[in-house]
Amino acid sequence: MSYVPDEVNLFLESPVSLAKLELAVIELPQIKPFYSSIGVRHSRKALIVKWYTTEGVIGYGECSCRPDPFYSHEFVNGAIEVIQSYVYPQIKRANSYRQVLDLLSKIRGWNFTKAAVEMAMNDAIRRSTGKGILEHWNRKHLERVPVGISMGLFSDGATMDESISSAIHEGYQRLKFKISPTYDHPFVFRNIESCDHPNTSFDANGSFKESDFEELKKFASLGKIIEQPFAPGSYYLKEEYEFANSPLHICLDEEVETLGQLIEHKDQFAELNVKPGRVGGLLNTIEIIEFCMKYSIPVWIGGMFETGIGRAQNLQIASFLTEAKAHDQSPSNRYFTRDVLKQPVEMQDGFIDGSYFYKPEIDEIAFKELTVKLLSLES
Ligand code: OSB
Ligand code: MG
Repeated sequence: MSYVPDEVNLFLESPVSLAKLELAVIELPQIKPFYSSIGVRHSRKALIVKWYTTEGVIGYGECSCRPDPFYSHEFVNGAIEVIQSYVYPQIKRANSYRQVLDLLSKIRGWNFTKAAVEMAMNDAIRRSTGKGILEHWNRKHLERVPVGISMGLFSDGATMDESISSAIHEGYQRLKFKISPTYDHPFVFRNIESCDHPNTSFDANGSFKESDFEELKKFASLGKIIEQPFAPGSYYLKEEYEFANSPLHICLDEEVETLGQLIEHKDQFAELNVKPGRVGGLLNTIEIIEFCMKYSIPVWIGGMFETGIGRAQNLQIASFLTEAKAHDQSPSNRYFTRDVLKQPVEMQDGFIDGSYFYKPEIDEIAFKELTVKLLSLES
């Protein structure tokens, strides 16, 4: 059974034309390094897909996977190879949105990569006609979106304390702390227990194994939601842990790449972090959100340190989630010294206004200067 609304289904018949695809790898310097159980990041390397229509309109889509396969199996150079060898030769003669999606669905996995192509195509349609897939989704949406911050691992108590105070001061609606089995320093628990914010949570990025249950217990005993405590595919560890301990309140992230995986885990978790790239694009995101709404599953939009291009897109999707308390979509200046939008995303009192995400304009000069690799696919 499909959970896609009729009006969205109808939109899939929209005609598309493709004269050329351009693959640009851009690298945005970060304001400071970010540490998590996945590793450390000093800059954001992102693949941007540029979809050129035969009329010369350009649509932009961000492939938000990491440069390495440590969050999901996808990585930037792999994504380029997949688009070059398997996506472009297939889709270059497609003439509707639905045809492109059908061709993409022949490729197993590679969700972030397929999402970037769909987003670029959708953006080209939106720029040509004024309306893309999200403008055809007839759901109530918010004028401004509540924002949460995902905070990396800290190496000392003073820095952690300072970062918590400034996040509270800036108005973030949720503080999410990265955790790992080796992060059980006294300063961490001191800071978290004295943190004066009504909405705090943890994100383990799948770092806890069966041999780490004692460490997990220290974090779980604080009663907060823990995002992805175990590696994807190791969900059975939840039951094993709970057999000897109290229940875990889990938010799923890496675990869910398809609606099928979500249905399999239904009723076994507290909330879902949806990343449009991770679930393979806009149509899949709409369907997953419709499913969550139907079954009252709390859902919010997660981030992959997107550049302004992916961020604006994520924020527009977040605007449909009228019940969500916060999304991991901080303003541009929290991450980068320079972004690729004419109007980088800003936050006021913990909210991002629609004016920042409905019609993002690309700063072509910044885009060009930040490009580190460029590939053109035509004919
Ligand atoms: O687990 O949510 C995650 C960033 C990269 C990879 C995985 C994750 C994250 C974040 C960052 O937590 C959220 C953001 O973009 O602010
Ligand atoms: Mg996460």
